[in-house]
Amino acid sequence: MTALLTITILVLIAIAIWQMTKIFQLTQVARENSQVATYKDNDLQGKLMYVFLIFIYLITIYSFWAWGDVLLPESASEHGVEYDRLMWISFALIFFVQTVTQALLHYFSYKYRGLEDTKALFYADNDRLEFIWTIIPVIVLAGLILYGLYTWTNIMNIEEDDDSLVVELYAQQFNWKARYAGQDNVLGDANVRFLQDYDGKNLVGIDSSDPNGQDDIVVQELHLPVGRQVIFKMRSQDVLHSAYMPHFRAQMNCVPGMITEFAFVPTKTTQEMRMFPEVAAKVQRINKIRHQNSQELIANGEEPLEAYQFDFLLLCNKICGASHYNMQMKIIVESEEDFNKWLAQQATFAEVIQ
Ligand SMILES: [Cu+2]
Repeated sequence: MTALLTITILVLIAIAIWQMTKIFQLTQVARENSQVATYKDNDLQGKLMYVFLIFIYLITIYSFWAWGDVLLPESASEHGVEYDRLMWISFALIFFVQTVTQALLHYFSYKYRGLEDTKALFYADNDRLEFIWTIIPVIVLAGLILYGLYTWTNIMNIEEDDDSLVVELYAQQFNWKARYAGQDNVLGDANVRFLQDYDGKNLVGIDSSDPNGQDDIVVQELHLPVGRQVIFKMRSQDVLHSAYMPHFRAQMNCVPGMITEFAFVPTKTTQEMRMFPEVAAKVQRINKIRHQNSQELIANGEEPLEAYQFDFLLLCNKICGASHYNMQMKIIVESEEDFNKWLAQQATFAEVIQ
């Protein structure tokens, strides 16, 4: 693969040099003879601009058709709906403007190609036209930015109430740990200095002298109750990480030495999400590929791949080291009842260090 890439780059560099010498030659000719392209060339180039326009549009349509289904499924959090709306409005605007301006650009290139009996018109400027094409983008962009700021403020305005669940996400090379605040809903103080305590059983460095930490629960699989606000407090042990929960449209950097925050309300349970036709179809496609690969593995006398099942994931979205790609934790969204049942089975910090 690396060899192929190197060869491709070398070929591209060679083509670039060749093109540059050609341009250099053309500039040399121009000094002796002002005509560097014939009218026939101009006509051909003009028509090629049209061909290229058709190519761009066709490849756009093909991309939508071929890869439209790799997008994330419907958002599984409350604010995610707002976030998606903002993104789709931005996409639609960009798509519309791109389609129109690209067509105009290529149309004018063709229309004003060099013709034998026409002379170029010298047209210095037009204040009214310039005003129009400045003010329209200004208004549209200002609208988009204001709408974006409004959405951002709504999402980032974390209002903690009695019902909120406080969860710490603890990032380290290369895994995640989650800590629930326990009965008191207050996370105990923590510091990397305490990681060595209790023969390494103090997984996230809880300060054992802080009474708030005694009932804290550290887990390696994140469970969340549906319909309840979850306030995440992020910490990192070593380098910059980024807690990324794509299905909930959530991402926040985890910075060593400080606590960052993000909050959302999960609106769909894992079970509900698996039932969505869009998600089911995606799972089916993945399993088809896994099945094909399994056939090969079986032929080689190896174990076949397990069937994939949809699960929410917490991923790291900051290249944080060699095993960054594998830094993930499963998230299970379930009913309040199931969640409480699960949480009651987990050992508290006091129990772990006994
Ligand atoms: Cu990471």
